[in-house]
Amino acid sequence: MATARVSGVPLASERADAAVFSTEHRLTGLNLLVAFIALALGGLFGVMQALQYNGIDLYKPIAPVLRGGYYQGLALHGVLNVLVFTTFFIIGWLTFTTTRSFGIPLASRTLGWVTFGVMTGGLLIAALPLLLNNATVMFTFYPPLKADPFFYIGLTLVVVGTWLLLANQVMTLRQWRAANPGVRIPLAAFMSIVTMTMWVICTFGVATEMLFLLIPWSLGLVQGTDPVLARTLFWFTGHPIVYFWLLPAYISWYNFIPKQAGGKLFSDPMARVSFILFLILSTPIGLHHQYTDPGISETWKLIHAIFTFGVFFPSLLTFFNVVASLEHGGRSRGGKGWLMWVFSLPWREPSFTAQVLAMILFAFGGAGGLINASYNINLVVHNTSWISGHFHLTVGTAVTLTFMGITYWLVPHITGRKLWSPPMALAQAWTWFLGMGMFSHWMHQLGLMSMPRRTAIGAANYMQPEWQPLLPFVMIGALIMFVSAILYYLNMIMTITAGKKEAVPMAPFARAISGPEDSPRVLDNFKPWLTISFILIVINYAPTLIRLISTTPLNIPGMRSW
Ligand code: HAS
Ligand code: CU
Repeated sequence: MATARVSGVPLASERADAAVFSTEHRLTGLNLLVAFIALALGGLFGVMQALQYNGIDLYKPIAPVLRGGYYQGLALHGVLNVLVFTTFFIIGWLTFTTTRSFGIPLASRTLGWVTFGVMTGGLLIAALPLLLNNATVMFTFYPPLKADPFFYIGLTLVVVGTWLLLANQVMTLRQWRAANPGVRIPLAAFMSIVTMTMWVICTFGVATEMLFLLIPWSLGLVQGTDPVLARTLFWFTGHPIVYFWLLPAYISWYNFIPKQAGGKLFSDPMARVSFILFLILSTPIGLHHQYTDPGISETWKLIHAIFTFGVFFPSLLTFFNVVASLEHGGRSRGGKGWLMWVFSLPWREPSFTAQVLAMILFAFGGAGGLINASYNINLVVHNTSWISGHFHLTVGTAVTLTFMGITYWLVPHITGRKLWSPPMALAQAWTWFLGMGMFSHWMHQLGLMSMPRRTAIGAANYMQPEWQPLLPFVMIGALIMFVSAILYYLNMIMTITAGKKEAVPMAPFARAISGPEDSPRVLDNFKPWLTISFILIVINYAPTLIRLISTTPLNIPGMRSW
């Protein structure tokens, strides 16, 4: 008990009868179900793209169903994987982490169901035009490409649905505070709330873009639009969205992995500081996606570049804290030497291994991020397959493989069925690591050879002879991932339908070597950090947005290039 009080984590929540949280578990389970169906469909298109690069065209056989070919497949790939899979998983996962960490159910379960209902309704509305080839505008939906209005309306509803989780979290926090005066917010709940707060702030950009530009324009209420203004509003959300994907993975690395490794979290205060820095720095840096856009001042692009280097820092804190925790785990398990403790880590544990492999590839993806962020070097890699290489290491591995690793204990816990095959799960983690490592390496390489991204290379009449020998490696990487995905889905389906019925405890929350009592209380008070966050956003965005809005002629007609 003493340790529990010191680390501020109510042990009761872990021991609590799963029945207390049955509604939360159902909500989490349903969100995960939608998420993984989306990932399966989206992933299939990914494999088809890699085959297409090598002249194997699987789009013809499916043309009766999807007539849009490569580009419709690519739009589905992006939307299903980085928008639908991530968002549904995260809402499910954060519902779980918030309530289990506080040790109390959601303040409003009805609101929990409304959240899921609005998001799923929005998804269905957006899916229809995508499947009918009326929204082949990629996941960034840049105008002047113009989609069916239902695509924009559906996606907007999904985003609005996610906001409701923050409302529920805040109500739950109030209830918890009333019952626990003076106690520090448990780390996992703190991080879950910071993540959602950051997300709600940053989605102001895309919500404005949808409501004032894209929806009226696609409905024919206004004649034209403004691509630069739309892109600026998009990236206001589009950069922080990557931390909306990443932070839930960090929540697992901070709150569960240290214990899974056999040790403790190195520093709880440092972890809190890292998340507060993400809250402050995630949004005012979106122009690093628009270095090549005309119509935006170079000064502001440079300032966003400098702030982007700032947001590198909380990930470096995470790097240090997580590796120190792993070392503590390795040594607690008898590991010795400067590095030999690594081999004492529980590498036979699939949930652990999947997530540590995800971290290792993320170190490379993160380093690539620095190159992207450098204003001048970005010109070499922008719009090339280097960028696809970058984000398959980040969202495709750090996030996705971590989420898969989490499900190896979470799904057994919420379904009350043992994981069907741990060895298969272990093989899945290694094949994802290998496949994605290969795929991303060669995509980076091809990007440096100027191969463009988002292009049906296999059909390009400008195919370069030096690209050709590398493209099969991209395909092999994708096929290894395909095998990995089959191992994952087979294992999950068997777990849910045929896994041995028994109560599986949740992965316990990690205790910390340096706990919350060592961190300043001001970290738990969100007001000063929100104020700083708003001030930085206003400074970094107001001049550009005011100028774009006050000068826009809204006269660019829509087009359909597909
Ligand atoms: Fe990025 C483009 C810069 C992180 C995703 N990024 C993209 C796009 C996506 C994406 C999807 O500045 C394409 C968007 C589009 O369609 O156009 N990115 C960065 C920077 C970071 C970064 C500076 N990106 C991410 C994350 C993503 C993501 C995270 C998804 C989840 N990115 C850019 C830029 C562009 C861009 C430009 C635009 C490029 C262009 O021209 O279009 C940083 O946040 C990265 C910091 C990360 C680290 C790594 C820390 C490592 C850790 C693990 C440690 C543990 C280990 C385990 C190693 C510093 C925490 C040890 C194991 C033992 C056993 C001991
Ligand atoms: Cu970015």
